[in-house]
Amino acid sequence: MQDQQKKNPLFFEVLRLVAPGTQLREGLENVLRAKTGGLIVVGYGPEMKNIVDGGFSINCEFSPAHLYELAKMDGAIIVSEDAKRILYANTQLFPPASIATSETGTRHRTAQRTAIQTGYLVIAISQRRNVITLYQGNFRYVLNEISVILAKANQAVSTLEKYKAVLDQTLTNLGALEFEELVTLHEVTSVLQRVEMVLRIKAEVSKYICELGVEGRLVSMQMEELVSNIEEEAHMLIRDYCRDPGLSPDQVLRDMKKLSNDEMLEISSFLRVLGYSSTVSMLEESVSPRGYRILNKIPRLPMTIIANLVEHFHYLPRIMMATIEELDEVEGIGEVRARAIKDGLKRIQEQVFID
Ligand code: 3AT
Ligand code: 3AT
Ligand code: MN
Repeated sequence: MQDQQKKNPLFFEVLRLVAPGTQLREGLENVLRAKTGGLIVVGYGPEMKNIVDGGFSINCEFSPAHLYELAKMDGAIIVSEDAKRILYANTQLFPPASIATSETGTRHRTAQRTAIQTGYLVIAISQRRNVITLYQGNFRYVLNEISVILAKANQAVSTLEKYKAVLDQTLTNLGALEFEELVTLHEVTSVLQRVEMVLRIKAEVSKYICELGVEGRLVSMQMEELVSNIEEEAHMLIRDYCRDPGLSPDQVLRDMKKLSNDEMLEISSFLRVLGYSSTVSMLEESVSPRGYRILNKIPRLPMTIIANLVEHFHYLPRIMMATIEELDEVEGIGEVRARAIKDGLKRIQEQVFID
């Protein structure tokens, strides 16, 4: 899946355009069922004009029924880039034969070449093989049946559930160690590795949701429920432990996303993304959290105040030890808030040790 996204940054957009619930998808399904086959270009600009021959102008509003009727004819159908109008039917396409194509049949060869030549989305519906293939630039993607994707999506969600449960447990354990000042880089990187695993499954589920269109509503709700705040949690974790406090959490997340599957299994990869030297002995180094993640759990404590606290005390243990008066000295903190912070931290600490 990641490869497909790399090949086509518009991957999600394309999937959304043909997702169940759209007129275009209904039209494609009609053509598929009618077994007439079809070749559809989505877009008509100067690049297209040079390679179209014959056919006739239709210029009517797009409807699934119209598409199905027109697909009974030979040749290609051209629709507008937003798939709202059918522009031409029964056209012959002549993309340069010099463009290499991996397909065999003339319809599919033409589709791939046209996609590479024009950059438009081109859709081939095979007459005999019962498949819909999408092409855009060098990107090629066979649409799966909805039931197949739904099954995969549900499987991914249940995997997500399991991974999320483990992540929650490791985060609770980390919290306990943070209060006892026993954290080493080994724990931090293990949690970060778990975060990345969950993020990868989340990305996979997101792709399925996109491809499922209206059929993906339940999956989408389940995912929201499970991992809606995972990115925020990851941000806090990174800000707590990255070596250089100026490092952008988004950059760290991007670096994590780039790790190959093998690199992801190596705990030292996560030392590296946090800015530490990736030697094994490094894992035993003790570290203190700056406190973003724990402080963020205190109700109604704005991020700006959290940042001021960290800037003033540098580490969570010092914030824990600070007296009301010392907390009071921090910008934006009065006595009431200082008390709320002390109480909040105490409550979180108790909570962590109950879990
Ligand atoms: P029918 O009257 O439908 O038999 P047609 O002229 O309408 O013929 P089609 O577009 O239906 O032709 O094409 C039928 C097949 O002919 C599809 C393809 O396998 C073959 N064909 C068409 N053009 C070429 C070509 N340039 N090179 C190789 N095969 C071609
Ligand atoms: P199937 O899987 O058999 O549907 P195919 O890739 O084997 O597709 P064919 O050679 O059987 O393709 O051609 C089927 C039809 O595709 C024939 C014609 O209506 C359409 N077609 C093929 N080449 C072009 C083209 N250059 N422009 C417009 N339509 C084309
Ligand atoms: Mn064929």
